[in-house]
Amino acid sequence: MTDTTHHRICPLCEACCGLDIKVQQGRITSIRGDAQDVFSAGYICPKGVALKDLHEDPDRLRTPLIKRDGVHVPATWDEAFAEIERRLPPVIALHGRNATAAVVGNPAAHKIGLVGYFGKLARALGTKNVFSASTLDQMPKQLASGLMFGHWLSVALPDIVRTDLLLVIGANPLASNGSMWTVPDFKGKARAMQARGGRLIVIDPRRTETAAMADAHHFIRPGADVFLLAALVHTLFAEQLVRLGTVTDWVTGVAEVGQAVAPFTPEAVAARCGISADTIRALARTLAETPRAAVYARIGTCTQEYGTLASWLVDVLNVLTGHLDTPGGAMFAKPAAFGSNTMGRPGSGKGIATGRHHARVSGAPEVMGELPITCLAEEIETTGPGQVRALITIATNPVLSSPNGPRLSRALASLDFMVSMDIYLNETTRHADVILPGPSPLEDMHYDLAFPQLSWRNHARYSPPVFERTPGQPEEWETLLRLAAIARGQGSGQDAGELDDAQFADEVQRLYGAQAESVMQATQGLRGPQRMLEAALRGGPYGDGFGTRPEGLTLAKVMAANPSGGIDLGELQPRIPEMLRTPSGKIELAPPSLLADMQRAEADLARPAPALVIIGRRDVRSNNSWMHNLPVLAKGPMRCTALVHPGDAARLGLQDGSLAEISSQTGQGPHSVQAQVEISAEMMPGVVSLPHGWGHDQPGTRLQLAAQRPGANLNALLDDQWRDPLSGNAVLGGMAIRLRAVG
Ligand SMILES: Nc1nc2c(c(=O)[nH]1)N[C@H]1C(S)=C(S)[C@@H](COP(=O)(O)OP(=O)(O)OC[C@H]3O[C@@H](n4cnc5c(=O)[nH]c(N)nc54)[C@H](O)[C@@H]3O)O[C@H]1N2
Ligand SMILES: Nc1nc2c(c(=O)[nH]1)N[C@H]1C(S)=C(S)[C@@H](COP(=O)(O)OP(=O)(O)OC[C@H]3O[C@@H](n4cnc5c(=O)[nH]c(N)nc54)[C@H](O)[C@@H]3O)O[C@H]1N2
Ligand code: SF4
Ligand SMILES: [Mo]
Repeated sequence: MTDTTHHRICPLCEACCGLDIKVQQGRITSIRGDAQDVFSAGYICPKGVALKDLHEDPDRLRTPLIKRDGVHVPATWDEAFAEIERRLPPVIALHGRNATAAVVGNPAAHKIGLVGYFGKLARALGTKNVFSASTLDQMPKQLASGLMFGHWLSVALPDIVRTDLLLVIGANPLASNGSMWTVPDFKGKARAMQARGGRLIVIDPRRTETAAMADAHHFIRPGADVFLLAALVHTLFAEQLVRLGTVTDWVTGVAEVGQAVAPFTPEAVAARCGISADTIRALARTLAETPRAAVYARIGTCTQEYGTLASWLVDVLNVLTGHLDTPGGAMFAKPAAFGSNTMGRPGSGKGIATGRHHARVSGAPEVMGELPITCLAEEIETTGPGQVRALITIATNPVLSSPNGPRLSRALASLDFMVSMDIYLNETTRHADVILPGPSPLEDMHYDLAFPQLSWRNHARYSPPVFERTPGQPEEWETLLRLAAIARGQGSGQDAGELDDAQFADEVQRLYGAQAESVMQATQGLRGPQRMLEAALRGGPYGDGFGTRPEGLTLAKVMAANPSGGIDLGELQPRIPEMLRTPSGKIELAPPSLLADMQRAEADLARPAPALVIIGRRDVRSNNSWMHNLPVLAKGPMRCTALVHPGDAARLGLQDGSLAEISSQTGQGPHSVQAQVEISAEMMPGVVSLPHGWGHDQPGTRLQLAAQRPGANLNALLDDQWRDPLSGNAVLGGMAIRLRAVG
């Protein structure tokens, strides 16, 4: 075997770094950042290096497993599909389609075969019980963006390479590498901004790695961002600082916003936020007076009771200070493929709808086709018509990632039937009757469907697989299509490729009408995600128009650019009004549902703060719940520690390194976990931080390394009934806790 070098986009986080992977004798000998990559220019983090450990992990599943007498045993693919055919259709026949549910998790967003095909399975199941990690994460941002700009993925992001002021709220890109903003090497870009005189300001209850490099950092009481943001907007109106700039002709609802924030004076919110009125006013003035400035907010502002309001007010600030859609402000990417705001008639559209159906037990409204994932346990437990009895999970570990994980774990154990598409036997999949593994990420081609819509610079990058798949191992889109066929009652013997051919032809008819013939012609000989991609690229904003613009992009051209680092499509360009898809053709600054929710916030302004609350944390060597089994990441100090402010530690008699019991009280009763204390002046007094995704001490899993240092499950403390009612998003921060020394 010859030595080879592969240029490969990392599928692990939203930064989408280009990697340079060297292979000798079929084994990976090095993984480095690909200096030639047009988008990431050589940046890499420790997780990228860990792809080798992931590829080689002996615990990573390589064959299907079927649970027999309570034990998971290896099975062939035919046996696995036969078992699913034997057990899934009877549940549907007996109890109806809403007795099934599907949950899809975070890694799916990074796999075109999963994100592009999950919807086909959900439609085949025909259930309203569709859930995803989006309601543990960014649903508020997507809802607010959808209401304002007309599409769920029309999310504004800082034009960091041209800005002079970046206000970061509730995000820690130095650890997370960015989210809803694809920006590899945030640190380098932020340093460059500072070097040209620009400033970074961070608002976070913890002095994070990002806050430590900032020019200013303000602590905020967890959950109070809506109040801070409303007061910032209030100040713009009160001091006549509102300037709409280049989008003036495309904004509606400015006066209504002014009225909605009237009660939120800086004085009224200061105590609730833990930020002085003077600081709030100064911040508003600085934002208004800096010609190139952008506000960016992320998960800390989404996973709270007023997540949608907070996400909305961030862009209200960007609009009212004249920074939306201008170089150096908050701008929109223009992806080469799959961008909904590049399809259809430019400038207006149908907008978004929510509440087209509701959760059976809680009545929570559907948002983006989904119900809140925190409703899943009660949908399984609560008897009556529509009770969930069969579940398919795809790349998700909600027992660790979703609030009240232990309750969900008990609920999963009570299902009639459960299938998991997953690469590990873990805390969630241990409940599955059948587990269907995906290939190693390095055995898959890669093109990001979602993240070019959120990228700091426009680009088109494709990577071929590094390794061939093991014989018999299907691609994940094939598995999804075969599951869908079983759910439709077509049996387990269907050929995935033929199913794909039929469905693709239908879609092309529907989407392309008169052009359908040339699309079919142009995509001949391709299947699966590659065919989707060919159609999307050629029909996209830079595409060859299926032959009508010969200089435009095709899949072949994007593939050919792989060794040289992909195709650069230039810096962000102003896109308003062309990218808008609202019915009015305007930026909807004052959606009625959001204005109404402001009254809920106003009524809540004076609520007293609990003495001690808990928030989450991310570490650069960890990734949600599933990378703790990889040696290169697991080594070093324990990362699942409870950070406690020195004052709180002294008051509670806690020593550094000692064990503490963290307990909470929810409607479901008392909960507690134990974690090691790390005394840290980074914390705001009264706030404790514990990372999520730990708790690898469950029986029946196969995560040998992770189980050696299991850590505590933060989500065992959190309340599955605490949500942002508009988006259905879980509240993950600000829960009242008690802390007590153990032993
Ligand atoms: N308290 C608290 N909870 C949180 C958060 C928080 O900040 N605080 N963050 C939330 C956020 S933002 C998110 S996105 C969620 C994430 O929560 P989940 O969506 O549950 O994602 P992970 O925990 O990353 O689990 C991923 C699963 O996918 C599997 N997997 C990995 N790669 C593949 C693959 O290629 N194919 C298949 N089929 N499976 C694969 C892994 O084995 C694992 O079981 O967690 C949320 N939970
Ligand atoms: N290394 C690593 N990288 C990751 C992940 C990972 O697990 N590990 N997960 C990936 C995923 S799924 C996602 S969604 C992204 C998330 O990316 P980020 O949004 O950058 O996530 P965090 O690093 O958790 O940063 C959130 C910050 O919000 C702060 N915070 C908590 N509560 C509040 C609050 O009420 N108000 C304010 N203003 N701040 C608050 C926290 O202290 C924390 O610093 O990261 C992704 N990247
Ligand atoms: S930051 Fe790390 S995990 Fe994220 S894409 Fe880059 S190398 Fe992969
Ligand atoms: Mo996430």
